[in-house]
Amino acid sequence: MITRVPHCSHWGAYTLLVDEGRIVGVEPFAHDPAPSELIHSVPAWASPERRVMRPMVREGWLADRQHSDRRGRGRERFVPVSWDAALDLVAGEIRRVSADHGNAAIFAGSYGWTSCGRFHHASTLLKRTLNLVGGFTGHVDTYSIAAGPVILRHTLGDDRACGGQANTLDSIAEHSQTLVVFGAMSPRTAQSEAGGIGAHHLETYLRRIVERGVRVILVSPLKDDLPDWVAAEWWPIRPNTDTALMLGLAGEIVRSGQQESDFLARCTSGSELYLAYLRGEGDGRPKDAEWASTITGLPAEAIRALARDLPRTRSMLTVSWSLQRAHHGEQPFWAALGLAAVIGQIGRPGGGVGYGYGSLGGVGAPFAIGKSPAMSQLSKPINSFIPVARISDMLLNPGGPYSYEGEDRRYPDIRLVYWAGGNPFHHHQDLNRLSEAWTRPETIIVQDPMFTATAKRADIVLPASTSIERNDLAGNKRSDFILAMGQAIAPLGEARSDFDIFNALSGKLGVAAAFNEGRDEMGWIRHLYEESRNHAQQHHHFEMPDFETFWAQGHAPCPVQRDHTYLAAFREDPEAHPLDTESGLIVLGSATLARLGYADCGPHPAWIEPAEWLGRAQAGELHLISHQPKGRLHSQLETAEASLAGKREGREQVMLHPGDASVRGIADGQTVRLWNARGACLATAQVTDSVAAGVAILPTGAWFTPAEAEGPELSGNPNVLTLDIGSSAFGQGCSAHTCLVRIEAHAGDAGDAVRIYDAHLAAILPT
Ligand SMILES: Nc1nc2c(c(=O)[nH]1)N[C@H]1C(S)=C(S)[C@@H](COP(=O)(O)OP(=O)(O)OC[C@H]3O[C@@H](n4cnc5c(=O)[nH]c(N)nc54)[C@H](O)[C@@H]3O)O[C@H]1N2
Ligand SMILES: Nc1nc2c(c(=O)[nH]1)N[C@H]1C(S)=C(S)[C@@H](COP(=O)(O)OP(=O)(O)OC[C@H]3O[C@@H](n4cnc5c(=O)[nH]c(N)nc54)[C@H](O)[C@@H]3O)O[C@H]1N2
Ligand SMILES: [Mo]
Repeated sequence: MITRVPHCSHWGAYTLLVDEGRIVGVEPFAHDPAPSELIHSVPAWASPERRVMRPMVREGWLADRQHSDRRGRGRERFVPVSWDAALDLVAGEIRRVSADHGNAAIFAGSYGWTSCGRFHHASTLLKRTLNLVGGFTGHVDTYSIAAGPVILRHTLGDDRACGGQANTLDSIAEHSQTLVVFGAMSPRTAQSEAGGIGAHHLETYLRRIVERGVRVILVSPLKDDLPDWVAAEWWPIRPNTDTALMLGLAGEIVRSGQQESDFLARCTSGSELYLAYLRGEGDGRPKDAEWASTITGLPAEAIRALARDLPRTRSMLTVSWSLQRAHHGEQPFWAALGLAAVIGQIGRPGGGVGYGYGSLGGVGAPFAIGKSPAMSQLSKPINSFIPVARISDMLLNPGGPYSYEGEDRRYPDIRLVYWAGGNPFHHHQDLNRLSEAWTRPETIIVQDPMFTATAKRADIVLPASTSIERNDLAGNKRSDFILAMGQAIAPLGEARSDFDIFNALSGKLGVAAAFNEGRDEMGWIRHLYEESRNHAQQHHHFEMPDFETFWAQGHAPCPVQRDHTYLAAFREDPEAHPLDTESGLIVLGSATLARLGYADCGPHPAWIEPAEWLGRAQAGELHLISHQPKGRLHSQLETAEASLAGKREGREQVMLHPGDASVRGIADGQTVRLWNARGACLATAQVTDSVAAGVAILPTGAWFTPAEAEGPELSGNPNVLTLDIGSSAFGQGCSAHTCLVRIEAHAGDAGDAVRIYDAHLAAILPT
């Protein structure tokens, strides 16, 4: 007898068909017009390969505890221990470090996407546990967006414009006449949404945009960043130079007197500073089409023509999150705001600027206005944090100075790291540097269902179950639905749910009652759902089904806002609707940043050369973009079908322009070596004219597989090559997309990287 179990992941909702404890099929969610193919990867979780099957401890750590040789991480064998023994060790370390060094010495930033379940949310439960025993050092911002929201909080008063509350796409599809897409608007990334998604809407809106004959310009090094049926004009820009294009466009508009002076006067502050820079006062270089052309590699005539059209048509600028994952990543977000202000259509339907459309499935879709289900981290006894991507800096420089959002700060001295639901050996830049930093803490605990590269490098590994082995619910601040996540199969091996693990740990730390508040799994799921349901009823007169109905049918619609025009009220009357900025207005010239005097984030949007880019490349260097993988979410389900479909020889494919391939003697399908001063990796060449000349694109997410002896990383993990510096002294975001590399054909048989990873894993598992 087949049972049907509603479930959900970050890439969408689906029904699992289960027969005698085995998943025999996956059906897409009936209300989803464009389901993701990734739903068919989910049954791979039920396979024991690469799963952590029981708690275990690294041999050297078990013998010598905090005095162990930390270079044994990832090399020494693990020893199996009972759950009780493992949790005693974990509780003992928390107590020891707290007593000897203070709770700020415990790093539990634990960044990562974990499962989309809001109840068993691993990093939230970790923080909840630690907040009950004195706190921890956490993180602010995300790898996705950091430089962007930091500059927008300062210039727009909050970061809603990059969190899905700029103009919604339904309204853009009806009103815009010119749409300039900086980066992407792609189903590849819109498949995913943090916390799950019911209906994928991006394609629906793009089809409407095509139907209305909107002029679409794609500014990107990759032609595939919009579906080909959109028939956009492709502007193959040099990576990391969009700021110059935006400034050049604004400069041309101002030079021809087409700027909306009334909007600039009423709704912005500091525009004199910005306009003077556009005119070239100070540096003697007017920001015009010729200037922008030299930097971006785009034709000046096209830039000039677009500058003429933007103020004449209803024009919308969209900027992907990717643009700010770069050195000086604050600037393209701020320069786009400056350009939109000069055009003067902010606050009009289909006009202005917005960030992150299609970066996640919910951005640009009608957005939730209710309360999304979430476990509380409880209140923080200490406020110790780092900007999320400064992890290696922190571990390598305890006590070292840095700045963030205008504040001078110091790194804490970390002794204990606890990671639950994230994979830093996937997500962080310059993994060879992280490997060194990883030898600094006395103890590292990793809680994950999978034996990731991070789990391999732990002292204590705790096996969490995957979402299909427990009950949960999905939903987030952008969701159109709250979705049930029913348990489909029994936990594998000795795996336990994240809640059970932290509940047991709280017991050992003497705080279980405050941790669980007397509720069990289903008690919590019901409670979280009811909180959202009551909120919808009381604040929006919106009736969601009762819990039983929700759980049986698997979904409940949430109240949403459609046809949204960002800053419409502010535009009407800025004094009555002030922004939370230094002036109450949109900041184009900043007194605060002028006072701070940072060289890498000045008082107005500006072109500042990144540390690495094609304008300063040596002969033979290419700009590496490491974008999101089509066939998986980050490093998750890396060996499932959709992910393997993107690999050749068990390794990731790097896209190369035919001209760049041929001068290097590289043929499609050939194994290549990518390298720079930070590291080297192998990949399989994919030769295509969809990528701009001078640019190489290697997706993220291959499981870090360093060669045994000296040699390149084998799986095609771009983060052995990427640059680990903050976006600026202000934002401190990650700079993943600022990276030059060299590429050559690789001679010899490199083996299948997936098998090599697994062989290494087998070598460190208990005998
Ligand atoms: N070069 C480069 N690097 C990048 C980026 C880039 O563009 N370029 N993008 C960055 C971005 S935007 C992001 S968001 C990060 C993503 O980085 P991460 O979020 O760290 O990546 P994931 O692979 O999603 O890691 C999630 C981990 O949670 C585990 N997990 C899944 N379900 C559960 C569960 O139920 N319980 C527990 N305990 N664990 C679970 C998975 O097995 C996996 O190990 O990567 C960043 N890194
Ligand atoms: N399938 C799948 N979907 C995902 C994810 C995943 O892992 N898999 N990850 C999710 C997460 S956590 C996030 S944060 C989002 C990220 O969403 P995005 O940041 O929007 O996605 P990316 O794929 O990193 O980049 C999109 C495109 O930006 C272009 N680009 C890069 N640098 C530049 C530049 O300097 N200028 C211009 N004009 N274009 C540039 C590249 O061509 C790239 O293909 O994706 C989410 N969606
Ligand atoms: Mo992200």
